[in-house]
Amino acid sequence: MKMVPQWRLRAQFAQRLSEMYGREVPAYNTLVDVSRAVNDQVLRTAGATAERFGSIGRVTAERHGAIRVGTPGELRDVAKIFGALGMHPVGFYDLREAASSAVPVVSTAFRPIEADELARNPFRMFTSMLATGDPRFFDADLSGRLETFLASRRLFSPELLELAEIAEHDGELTEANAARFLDLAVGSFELSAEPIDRGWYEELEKVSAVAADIGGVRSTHVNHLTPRVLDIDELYRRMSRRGIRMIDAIQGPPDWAGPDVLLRQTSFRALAEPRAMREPDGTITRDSLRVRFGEVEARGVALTPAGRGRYDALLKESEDRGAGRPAEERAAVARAVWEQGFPRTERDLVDHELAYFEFRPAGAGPIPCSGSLADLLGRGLVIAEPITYEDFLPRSAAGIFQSNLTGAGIRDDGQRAARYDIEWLAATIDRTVHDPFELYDRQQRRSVERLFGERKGTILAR
Ligand code: OOG
Ligand code: NI
Repeated sequence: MKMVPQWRLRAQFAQRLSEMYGREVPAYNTLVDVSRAVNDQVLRTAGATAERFGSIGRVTAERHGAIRVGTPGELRDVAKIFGALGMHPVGFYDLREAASSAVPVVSTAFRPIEADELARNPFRMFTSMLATGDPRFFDADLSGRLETFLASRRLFSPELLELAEIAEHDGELTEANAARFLDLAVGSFELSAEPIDRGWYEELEKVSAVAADIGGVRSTHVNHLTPRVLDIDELYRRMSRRGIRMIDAIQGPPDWAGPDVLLRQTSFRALAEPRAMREPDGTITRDSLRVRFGEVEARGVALTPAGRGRYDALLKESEDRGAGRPAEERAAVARAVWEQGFPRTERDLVDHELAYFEFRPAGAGPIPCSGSLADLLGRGLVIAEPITYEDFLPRSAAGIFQSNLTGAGIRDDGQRAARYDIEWLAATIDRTVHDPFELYDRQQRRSVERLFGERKGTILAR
């Protein structure tokens, strides 16, 4: 019997989700087309260096999605579905603290964690859960009604969850089961036509637009699906020229002459989409909601904790110095701050251990029997290839959330925050939640072991 391995399920899931989202949000297709045109251009002008952060095949197929669920049980089910696709929880993001307006969610990202799996298809899903137990956002009465509402809905069918368990356990599905699994999985993230209870939706919206989007409806949906682009500044200009209204900035590091690090993201503004509403008197009306938008991103090298510390400090300094100025001036300030405070070459990042790299022999022959890694790098016998950042940034995520919200919402800081942390997450979904730094560090260490393994006579095929 022909079997479909996890990575093919993942690639097909990403492809099917992309087709569905393109039908739901046509401006997304424009974003994908423009990204592709920019990538072609970069490939033509930059040649091989364009593929240093992933093959063009990988980058073209690459997407991340964002979904939002309401309860620990729903999060557990989501973890099962992504487990079937070879995607594992990585990192814990507390957006309640990262945002100034009311974003009452905690999040993780499900993604492949091995280099070969990432190369096959790197699809990742940023997944947020509503913090219904946080009294700063929901008083006891509202929290109780919200939890009752959420407990009465079912996002994923028992059949889907059963197929997911088989796929995760066996690492593959039969063709027939794969087709069924994909239909059900993709379908569960489709925008529902079911009327929304206006009274309930608006009550939640007063507290937080995110809370209404999650807890005001009886199903879930893709919030956005993000293609990857090799030159995000050029993409931003081209989208603006086409008359698509972008948010006023690119989140993350500035456009500068030094190395590409971490992640830069921007988006077009949430669009009005027609949705059916059930009015208090029971009649059904047509209205529109603005919650879904189009995001795009560029990726660079993963930073070590020390590099990340530097990044966070420069980001804060740029924000402080740029506060109150127009977007263009803020970008110029950020560039100046970076020119002063961040290493200008990848080689500096290697030398100061600020970023992660894979080390490989420069030529086909064996590397010499002596000399440190630094020495070999200096002599050009070993080359350092950057490890791509595969995760997210809490400040950027909060920025993307906020720039697309209708109102700031309400947060009562007199209340004590409910505790959600990485241990809570691991226990809730009953899975290991990976630390992103450890994954990058492991990849780097393995490359060094391979390199020095050669000295003992095991010449690596290259
Ligand atoms: C998730 C926002 C975070 C990103 O790329 O940082 C995110 C959401 O809006 O649900 O997707
Ligand atoms: Ni996103």
